[in-house]
Amino acid sequence: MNITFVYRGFESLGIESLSAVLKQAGYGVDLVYDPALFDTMFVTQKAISQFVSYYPVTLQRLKEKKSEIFAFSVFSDDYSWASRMAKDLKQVKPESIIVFGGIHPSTLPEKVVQEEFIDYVCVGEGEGPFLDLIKAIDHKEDVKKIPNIWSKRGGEVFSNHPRQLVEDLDALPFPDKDLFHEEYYGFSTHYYNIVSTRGCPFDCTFCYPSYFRELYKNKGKFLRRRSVDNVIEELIKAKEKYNMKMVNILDDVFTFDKEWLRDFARKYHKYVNIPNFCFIHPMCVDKEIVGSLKTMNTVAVNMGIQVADEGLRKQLLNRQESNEAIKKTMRLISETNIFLYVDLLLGVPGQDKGELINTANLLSEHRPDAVTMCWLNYYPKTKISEIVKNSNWAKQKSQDLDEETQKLGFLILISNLLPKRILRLMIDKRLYKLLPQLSPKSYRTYTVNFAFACFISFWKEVFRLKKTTALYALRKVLSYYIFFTKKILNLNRVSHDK
Ligand code: B12
Ligand code: SF4
Repeated sequence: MNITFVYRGFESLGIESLSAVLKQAGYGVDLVYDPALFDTMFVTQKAISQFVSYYPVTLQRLKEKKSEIFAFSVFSDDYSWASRMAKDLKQVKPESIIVFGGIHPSTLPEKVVQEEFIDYVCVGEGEGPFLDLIKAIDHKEDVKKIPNIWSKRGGEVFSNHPRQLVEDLDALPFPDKDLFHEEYYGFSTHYYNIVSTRGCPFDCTFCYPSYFRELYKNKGKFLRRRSVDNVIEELIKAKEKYNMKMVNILDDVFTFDKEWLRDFARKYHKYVNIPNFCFIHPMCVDKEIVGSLKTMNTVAVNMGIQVADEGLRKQLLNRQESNEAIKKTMRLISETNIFLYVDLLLGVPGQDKGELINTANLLSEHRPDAVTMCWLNYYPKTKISEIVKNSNWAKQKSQDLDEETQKLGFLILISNLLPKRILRLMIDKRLYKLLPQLSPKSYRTYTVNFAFACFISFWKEVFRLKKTTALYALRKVLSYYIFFTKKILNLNRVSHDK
């Protein structure tokens, strides 16, 4: 039996993990990947994306597959793309079995399972449930009672609670990187994505734990971590096989356990020692932790600040760190040559001009290397949606932002490009009013931020101030675009020749 995964825009560690489990059980697995040119978080230009759309190519490739099962892993932002693809596929291959899993179907299974072109929905962690489902289909057994799996027959929906969370992450096979590597070599040679944890120590109201903790209540520890040796073993094997240039550690918060990190940093330095990136949190950074990051050759970190107003942050977003903790972390990182990205949110209820001025002040005092700013999205079933519905907080709409607020947002976005004195002048004399008005929706896309980060990076590297990741990322993005554009040109040529 063969299973084809369908995905777009990025490498998925979730699919790689599922694929490894399925292959271990003897099933055939492949992937049809859509590069989503000009339609990813790093490069978003909707107008151009239509001209280089891979949609027909992806659909054609799916049609040609002999697989019995087509498995989609879906983020909320990709749900309409995935639904359209699944629907079109079902129309031309009505016998195919379509399974949806990942974060969006996990949060809204009751809605997703209703779609006529979707046969099964997997809620939560998929290794056990998906394998059980495949085995049941393979052996023509009943699928109605498999924990985590939702199905329907004759209009009746069969829902099942999730099983216990995977307790021992070391027991899982290493992710199947070849699956993505075969679609695009850069997925494992340019960089190597890895996670050492599942779950997060925190519970921000706009993020997935605010719903998942509830979903998995009494189903085991929410935050779990692989052993140091298990992660190092994966990286040693990867280094031998792919010779990657960079390791992206994509744990929600990598630095929450000082002891684990100390041991990891020592072994990473000894056996792997490849420049790396990770996510940090203001409540999980001190001198020793920064020391460990230096030991393990971390070149860039990303920290969420979200909003500069401590009260708003605590009350609405459930982020308990003080401004002092944020400033201390920024100070500690700025004393190293580690490149610091900070994440901010725009469109948070209660966020007004005063709050944005506070943010600009903070960034003029403690200088990050790059700033990314996203419009706040209310993802399904996150606590923030409930809070806003049942309180006086008013949801902000991007089109309602006045001119001055938009310009302040733009100032924050480019704050790291400006020398401190100029930035102060812009804030104190309100010179930001001279800036162009930039739609806040475009912040969400990261294109602008990414371009800025590359620009800053360039100068920092020229002056040997920092080893940076952004220039490296730019090269990476360019080679991705060249690779897939060439592919689409070749496809066009072949179809014309025919
Ligand atoms: C790493 C990460 C990224 C990386 C890589 C993204 C990627 N495509 O893999 C980067 C930094 C690029 C990224 C970007 C974004 N991210 Co992100 N990201 C994460 C993070 C921290 C970890 C995901 C991960 O790899 N987990 C490890 C793997 C093993 O688990 P998994 O993916 O959940 O897969 C398991 C199950 O979901 C299930 N499963 C998954 N797919 C399928 C399919 C089938 C058929 C089955 C049966 C099961 C199944 O089984 C898997 C194994 O157990 C999560 C938060 C989290 N901890 O989940 C946010 C998260 C997924 N990201 C999120 C968001 C919003 C984004 C962005 C939109 C941010 C932005 N503003 O642009 C972009 C979108 C990029 C894109 N479309 O790919 C949200 C998604 C919310 C939502 N409802 O859609 C999350 C949940 C964080 C949050 N805010 O709540 N992200
Ligand atoms: S925003 Fe970051 S720290 Fe907060 S719950 Fe999400 S992953 Fe954890």
